[in-house]
Amino acid sequence: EQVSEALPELFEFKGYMKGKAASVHRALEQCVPVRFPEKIHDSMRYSLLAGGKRIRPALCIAACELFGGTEEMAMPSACALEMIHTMSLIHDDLPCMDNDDLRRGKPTNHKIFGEYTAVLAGDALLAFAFEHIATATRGVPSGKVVRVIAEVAKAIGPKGLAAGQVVDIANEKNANVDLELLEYIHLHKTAALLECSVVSGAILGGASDEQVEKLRVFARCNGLLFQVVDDILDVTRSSEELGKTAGKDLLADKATYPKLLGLEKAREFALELKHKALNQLSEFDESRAAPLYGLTEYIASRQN
Ligand code: GRG
Repeated sequence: EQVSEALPELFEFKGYMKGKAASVHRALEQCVPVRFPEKIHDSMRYSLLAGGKRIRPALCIAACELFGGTEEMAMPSACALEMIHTMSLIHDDLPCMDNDDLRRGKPTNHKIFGEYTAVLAGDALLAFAFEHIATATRGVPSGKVVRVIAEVAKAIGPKGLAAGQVVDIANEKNANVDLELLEYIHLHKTAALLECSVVSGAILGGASDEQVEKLRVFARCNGLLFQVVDDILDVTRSSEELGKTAGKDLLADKATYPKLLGLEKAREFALELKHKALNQLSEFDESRAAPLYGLTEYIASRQN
């Protein structure tokens, strides 16, 4: 534990993330070129290249490298995960879901391209993600590629993202959401894709089944941690900027960890999740696992 707390200081995490984000950006730019029909490709590229943090691809590549795999082996899957993440944001922002006008500080996809194009660009990104894993992965036995495809499919279907989203929207105005349901939503809506990012990278890099399961727990804890921290930031932010975030009033009934546990207990829960995540890494080579330690530290301590 002492080691895990000390490592992020030694490892230059920000530089690592910047480097990975840049190579993922280059790869994405190449695999979704502008071509006919330009309308859908422009729409796909608008959101794909809008400058997210690229957490999922970075996790995938870091997990692959942990087991001696290369960035090149993981890159098609890493890009696919970002395509899927992006399509989930495009669809999430649609008028029939969250109805948002802004994403990453820019107008949402449907605001620029219109609703039908935004729906189709999302569908195209989802389908192309699988094509890309299947056709562009190099240097990995095909059995492992099939396992990755199965992991990714599971993470977004009725046992993953889509399930989390439907339960979340259906309960938006439900004042009786309890901890169990809140955890279900976050584990499916957010943790599932983060989990499959790490697990896919580990499979591609040559991890044993036991090692894959360790990393699965690691990633799931990080996914939940991401949401608990998000909820805590929402409380601290809105009390700091009282009045400035008028939009938040609309979701005043929405269940959050601080609401269900109290702010102190929510903070304790976040710390517990962080330690549980880091404990999963104890058997791995410290310098190779440094990016994963760094990611947990980053998720736990982000301020916005
Ligand atoms: C996949 C078939 C299919 C449908 C999608 C719309 C939907 C179903 C699910 C929505 C999932 C969703 C919006 C989850 C929230 C995920 C989340 C934590 C987003 C923020 O992630 P960051 O901080 O974002 O990594 P950036 O902008 O950095 O990429």
